[in-house]
Amino acid sequence: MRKVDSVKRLFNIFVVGLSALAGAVLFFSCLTLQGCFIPGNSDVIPVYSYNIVNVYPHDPDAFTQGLVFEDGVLYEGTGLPGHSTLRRVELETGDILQIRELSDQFFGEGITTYGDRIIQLTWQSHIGFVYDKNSFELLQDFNYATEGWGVTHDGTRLIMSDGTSTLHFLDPQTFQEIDHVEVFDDDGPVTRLNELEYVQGEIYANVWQTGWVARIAPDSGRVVGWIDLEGLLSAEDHSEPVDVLNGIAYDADNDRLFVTGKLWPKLFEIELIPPD
Ligand SMILES: [Ca+2]
Repeated sequence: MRKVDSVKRLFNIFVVGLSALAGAVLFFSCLTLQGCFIPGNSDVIPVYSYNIVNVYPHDPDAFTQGLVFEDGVLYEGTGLPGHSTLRRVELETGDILQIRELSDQFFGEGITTYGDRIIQLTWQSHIGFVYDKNSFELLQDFNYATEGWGVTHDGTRLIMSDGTSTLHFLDPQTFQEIDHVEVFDDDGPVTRLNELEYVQGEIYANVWQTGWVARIAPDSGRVVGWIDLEGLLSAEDHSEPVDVLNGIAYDADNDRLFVTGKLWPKLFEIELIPPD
């Protein structure tokens, strides 16, 4: 009996030690993964990888904050004080076809087209701008209470992120909030939602400072899939200073998905690969 007890005790010590080791590994992993953000840490939520379909040039001076593809061209919003712009860009060449510079006081953020207009948010000024889509003429501005990060639309509502886990739904005419939803996955709220794109009934959102994109069910806020874009920009493309992944655009007519990042020299067309 005594021998059996000691074997049990040794086994228990082993199990406790193993648990402690696993805990320590997880803890230190968390330290390097920005506050324990571990997307894809789920047996339920599918994690998509990608194939690169095409690579296009991207202005390495564009601090990309908003990206839209419509009628054969890209629309891009850039940030930083003194460098914030709205652009029309030729996809194949990266050439800037049209540009409007924001006043130095504004830090440009997400953009979306809506009908014949373009809406552009600013980061902490609580002001959004509405432009004529063709002329880039400023038509009006509007206010919101939160910070402004990303914006897209679902055909009837603007959808806006503010850096938290909340997505706001705005009336596209009055810019008043109609509804909001909290975004979550198996581990709880998903914060730092940044650039947005509405893709076939889902909201795609960059998670700021990661290479991950959340696929969100608009009604519930549930993350229904993760896209792992870590490593999309190769090591050699880091020879010049680059910032994080930011910018998702969807060509609904041709079912093409484009992604880029702040100061990235390249813009990628990718196709998603579901998990096995
Ligand atoms: Ca977008």
